[in-house]
Amino acid sequence: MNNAKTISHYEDEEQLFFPDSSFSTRANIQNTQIYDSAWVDYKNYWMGEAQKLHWFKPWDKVLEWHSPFAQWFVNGKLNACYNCLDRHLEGWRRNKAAIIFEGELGDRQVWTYQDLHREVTRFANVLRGMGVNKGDTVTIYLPMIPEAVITMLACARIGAPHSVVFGGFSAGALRDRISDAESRVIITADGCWRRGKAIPLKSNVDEAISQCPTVEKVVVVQRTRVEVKMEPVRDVWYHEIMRKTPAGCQCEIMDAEDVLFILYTSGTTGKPKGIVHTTGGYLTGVASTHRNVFDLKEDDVYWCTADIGWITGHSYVVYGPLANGATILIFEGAPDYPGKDRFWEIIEKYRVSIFYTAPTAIRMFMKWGESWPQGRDLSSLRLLGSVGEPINPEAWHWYHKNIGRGRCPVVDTWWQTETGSIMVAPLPGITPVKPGSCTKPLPGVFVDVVDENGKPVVPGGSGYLVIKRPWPSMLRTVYKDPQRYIDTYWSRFAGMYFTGDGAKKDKHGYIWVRGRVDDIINVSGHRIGSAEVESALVEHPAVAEAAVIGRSHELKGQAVTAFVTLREGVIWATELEDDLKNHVAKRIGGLARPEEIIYAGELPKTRSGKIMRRLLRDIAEGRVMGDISTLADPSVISQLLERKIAI
Ligand code: 6R9
Repeated sequence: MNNAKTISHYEDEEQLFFPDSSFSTRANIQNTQIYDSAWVDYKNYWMGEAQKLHWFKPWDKVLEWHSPFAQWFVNGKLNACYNCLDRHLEGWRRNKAAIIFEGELGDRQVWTYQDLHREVTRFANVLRGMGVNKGDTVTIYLPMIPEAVITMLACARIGAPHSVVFGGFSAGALRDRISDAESRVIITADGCWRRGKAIPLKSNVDEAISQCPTVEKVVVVQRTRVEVKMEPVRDVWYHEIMRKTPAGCQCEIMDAEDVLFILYTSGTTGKPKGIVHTTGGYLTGVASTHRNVFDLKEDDVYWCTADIGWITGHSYVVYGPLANGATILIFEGAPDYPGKDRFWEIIEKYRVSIFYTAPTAIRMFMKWGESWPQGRDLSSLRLLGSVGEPINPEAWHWYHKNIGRGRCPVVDTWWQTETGSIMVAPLPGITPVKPGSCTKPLPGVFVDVVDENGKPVVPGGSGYLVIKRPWPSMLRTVYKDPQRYIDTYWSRFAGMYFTGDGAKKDKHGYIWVRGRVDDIINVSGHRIGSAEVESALVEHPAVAEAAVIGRSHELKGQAVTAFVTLREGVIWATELEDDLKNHVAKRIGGLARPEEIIYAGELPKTRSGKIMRRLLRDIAEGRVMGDISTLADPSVISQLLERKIAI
């Protein structure tokens, strides 16, 4: 089973790449003192960043901190949609392209800021017409099409928090998220295009909401024209209702601390957490970091390949770039359809200048070979970004050489759904980079690496990644569960936010993130909770007990490996393995489908009954095992090893 190679890391702490002078002399940030001044007075730094937004009423106080509960820009009033659209309409930017959309089949749409404003206000009126009020959560389950941005901004306009659910999640995962958010309105599409095929989406909604009594309306965007069942009264076509609704809609005056959105993310228990972000601090964080880390210029064409269903899509496809008046590119399809140079074709065609993607994609491009990008004109590119997981130095070098052609700075950006915006990354005009390290915390951000007792590690030491002071775009709580917010993030180390990541700090203070130290698996840059997959597995009638771990995987970073014990009388067979994999994919989504399922007579447990996941990871990765003296029954291991070899 385990013939995938571990990603090899050769870290070179000495290898520094300095920004090219042709870049640094034109960079938005050229003065290295920004780090020091933000260190001395971080509230003042963030105040300056917030002032670049449009506020209906200024704040009374920058920060109110009752650890771990923060309020930023207290009593300030603003609207995120106004900041992303209306304020760009006054000058020439109104006719600037806000969205360039490239569909899977090669269809293209260009939306100017004015166009976008018109459609967003129209859809805001649709929502109001459905009785959606300020504070009502709307669930959005859409593919990567302009309507995803339009409906998100329409929600923001009327103060209705959105909960965007990734289109790759299954009906079951969608149902859990709709129920938790108690949404009355769902926005979806008939289907989406993937490698030339129409994939149905609306049918997942039908299945999900058969168990969601709160849902009253489903708005359906027509994208593929696959056949859908429309329930009279409840279901309406987007294009039909838009045709009947006028544009122009006053935006709601929002408090800085009013909720902008909820985004569910995997936790260490089976139940996904609704991460809550508010308006003023979040928008300040994403607009500021988008401008500074990507060195945004007025004429850039900016492409972030993340799906709107993840935090990267929220912060760096929608809110950050649009708040800054950028031209964003949105692509619906897959990187290898119709050819393995689809991304490079798009960059060539639209003269993309900033490109932001994930290491898992870069490793895939590496595997396909450099001839694909070589055949395309990538001379428009001037900056590259990476996000989602540690970038291994080989991938960094490949990206730098074959996509950036050695000219473009590469910004490796560390952050999380919870942090809302980038926390650790270079400022490309002034920060020398080391391939594989996300470098230093951004100005105004207090990230550190600490030991077991919360003491900073010495240079060269490894430990836990924490954040020591509040920051504007921090999550405010876990939706409907403040205790979980406290327990998950603020209890491990007194007075510090615990990220769940392990990291090393080198002698220059540079941070090298190692990955999760909790039970979260990072598959292709996406978070899957071990517990979520385990609970899906034990729902299956054949399974008695399950333990799920992430093992190192050459392309995906990590892959899901499940160990199961079976109920009395059930016999292990290949068909059962397939059945279990399908069951997980159906219950959660294709991303969570285990790479392999290993049948165990028994799971290795400590004497206190805890499953030893670390040991299972060692087994799955073919490592010599460490200490098994705490095991209740060491013979379990030899049985498992035999099984693994047999597979
Ligand atoms: C933005 C995003 C967060 C987790 C995070 C960490 C990993 C993200 C990284 C990185 C190393 C980077 N991660 N960026 N690890 N270097 N540049 O991905 O949010 O989906 O919440 O995942 O991803 O483990 O804790 P999210």
